[in-house]
Amino acid sequence: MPRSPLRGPWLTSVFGLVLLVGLPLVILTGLLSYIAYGPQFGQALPVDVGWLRLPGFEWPTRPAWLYRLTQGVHVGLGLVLIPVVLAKLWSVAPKLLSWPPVRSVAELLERLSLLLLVGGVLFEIVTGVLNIQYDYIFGFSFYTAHYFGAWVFIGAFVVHVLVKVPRMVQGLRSRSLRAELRTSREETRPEPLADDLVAVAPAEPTLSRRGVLALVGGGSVLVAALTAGQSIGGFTRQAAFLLPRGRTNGEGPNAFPVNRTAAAARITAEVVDQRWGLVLLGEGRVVRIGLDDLRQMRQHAVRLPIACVEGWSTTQLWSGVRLRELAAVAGVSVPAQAHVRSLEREGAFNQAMLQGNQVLDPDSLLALRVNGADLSWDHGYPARIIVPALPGVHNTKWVSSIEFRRS
Ligand SMILES: Nc1nc2c(c(=O)[nH]1)N[C@H]1C(S)=C(S)[C@@H](COP(=O)(O)O)O[C@H]1N2
Ligand SMILES: [Mo]
Repeated sequence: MPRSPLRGPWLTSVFGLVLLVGLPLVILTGLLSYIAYGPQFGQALPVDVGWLRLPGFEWPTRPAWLYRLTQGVHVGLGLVLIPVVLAKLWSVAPKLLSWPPVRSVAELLERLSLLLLVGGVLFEIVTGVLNIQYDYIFGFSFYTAHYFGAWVFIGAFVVHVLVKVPRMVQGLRSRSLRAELRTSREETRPEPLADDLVAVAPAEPTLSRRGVLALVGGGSVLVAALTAGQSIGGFTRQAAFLLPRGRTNGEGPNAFPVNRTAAAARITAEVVDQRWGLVLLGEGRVVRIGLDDLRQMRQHAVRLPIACVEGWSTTQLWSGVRLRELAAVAGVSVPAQAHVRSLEREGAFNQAMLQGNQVLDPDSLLALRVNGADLSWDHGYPARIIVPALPGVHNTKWVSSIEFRRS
């Protein structure tokens, strides 16, 4: 079978360089997301990771857009790099699929590490993409798969980088990018046969090297255009076709994306009428507060984002009672943590633990209103948590009780 004349160490090295810069950022922001979820409270997913547990630290509340940035980069850059990963795999495909697959022990080891590398990256792509589309429908198994898959990939990636960087540098030096960008299809010649990535009997070129780069780059730009709006917001959100799960939106002041609707959470006017009343628990103290009392307390307004693990985010003007004032009402003015529970009974995200710094931040709220109107049912009426830089999942909606603890 005639083989593409474009394959060769230079082209592979160009894709390799892009991935060498991009993938560490995706890895780092992914691991940061794990830490932001609060592994110290057993609420990072997956819960039990054995010796793969990362050294935890207190996730900060400043800057307020921190998780919006890290998770936007994780999901956005992860998606944008997919065409580059596929292109790099294509560029080395004949070698990956060569026969016989193994001729020596050294080659066996190399093959196994490549299996982990290629299998790992494809596995992370598939689980990641499924995750941002269907997340909660399939429960936790994706998190487990994505986390352990990530470590398999990280291990293989580090080995691969250590082994291949010298070849990549050599490959990059072998041709000039500028010259390639000026070379048409007719003038395109195979790279020197000295390298085993180059086809022995190459076919006529159907594309120039700059054409391949434009194709792959164009693919990345297209993916970016279809997703960036979900984090940037505003009118660009209309173009975010890869937005998770159907884009449920509210109306009027509450017109921004809804994660889990009140209907899905079985929250109705009757449930709230019969069961709602905020319960504050301190050490040995129980205080019940009605909605009117909450509205009588000092209200604080602040613009803060909700940033979901799936990459979308939205910034709104919230107002309500400071969490630290509620802590004081419960008699624990300097809590080390707070356990928030929702009226929602079945959901996977009907409770959350907050760190002390998250309770004490002056912008951390039990929000009653958004953009000057009461919260809608879908956004957590009568009251929800809003904390700066907190992963969206822990901004509990339909809050029914908060327990403040000193340690
Ligand atoms: N009770 C409850 N609160 C919840 C959730 C939930 O399923 N149940 N989903 C969380 C998630 S994952 C996110 S991203 C935010 C989204 O808030 P929104 O639906 O108001 O946009 O709510 C959080 N609060
Ligand atoms: Mo979320």
